[in-house]
Amino acid sequence: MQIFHNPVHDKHAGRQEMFRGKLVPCHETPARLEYVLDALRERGIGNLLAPSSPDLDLIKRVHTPRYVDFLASAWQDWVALDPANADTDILPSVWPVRGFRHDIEPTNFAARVGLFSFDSGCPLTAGTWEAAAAGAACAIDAARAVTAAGGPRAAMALTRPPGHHAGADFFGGYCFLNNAAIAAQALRDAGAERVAILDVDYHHGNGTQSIFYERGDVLTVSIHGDPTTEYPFFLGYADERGEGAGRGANLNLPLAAGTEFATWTQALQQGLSAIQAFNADAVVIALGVDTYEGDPISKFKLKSVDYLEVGRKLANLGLPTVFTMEGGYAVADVGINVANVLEGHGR
Ligand code: OKP
Ligand code: ZN
Repeated sequence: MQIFHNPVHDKHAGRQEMFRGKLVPCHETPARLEYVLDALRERGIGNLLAPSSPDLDLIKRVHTPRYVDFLASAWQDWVALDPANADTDILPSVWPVRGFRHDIEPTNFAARVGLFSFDSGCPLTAGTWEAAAAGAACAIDAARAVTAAGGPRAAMALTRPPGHHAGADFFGGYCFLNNAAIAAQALRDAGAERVAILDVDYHHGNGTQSIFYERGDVLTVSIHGDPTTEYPFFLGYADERGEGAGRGANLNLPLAAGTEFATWTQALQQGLSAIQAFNADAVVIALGVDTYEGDPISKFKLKSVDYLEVGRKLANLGLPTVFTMEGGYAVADVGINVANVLEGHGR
């Protein structure tokens, strides 16, 4: 297992997110990744590698160029409004909803932040772009590793911020660049004709789904808390099956809050069967461990030992595999749980 870890992940450290009308400390913290690195080093799992520089051309074929350019310059535009802004992270406050115009791009900074986002819980900070771009580079390197002749059968993009909520032209849900989608595109570019993305994070991978919704070459599968009650609420229902060339190439497996491993694993089996039926040449696992019983913002009941079994089941696909790091907020246990998946998958 080659593990590309983001050496500048901690440049993204949001101060506060909006919750019930108040600004509260961010759940998505740099410590999360440090716990994973510690667990992997302690248990001798994987070879830790630094990423190369990000391939912006590839990133701009997954995300729109104007969104990527917005992210790259957002912080300097923010500080240009008022130098005192450097002490405050960017949070959106206005969005173009139903009935508004979607064919215009206001020049006002707050309007542009809203245009490119979907929630107010996702601060954009001074180092967000640098961290997110290096994370995308990890995803690309992991994809190129598993498709190289003589390469490992699995590789991981061990990075934060996570990616699966980021769409072609929006950030939200702690995510800015969709690392799983970028890995899938890199796999396609490297010759995999059919790629599957299996998202096992507690939250529906709305960004990933929307990026590939009309494509038949990338199957998207997500197992997640039922969006009727769980974030991101407005996508992730079972009747979303893809459109146009992508019809049939999206599978949502929503489960009720409170779901335990015995039930969760049945959904996993359904997802794995769909990937086999799709005849995928390679798979991307959007690995969130916020399905854990101790997670502070999620409501499934997986135990640490269950993640070993998850890793074994994923390995049974027998496909070149790229893992991307998504959620998991029981900070001190995130390392154990991620290491268990990778150990179950095999070194
Ligand atoms: C990102 B990932 C809790 C608010 C939670 C956003 C959750 C994003 C999860 N007070 N809001 O899928 O783990
Ligand atoms: Zn999540």
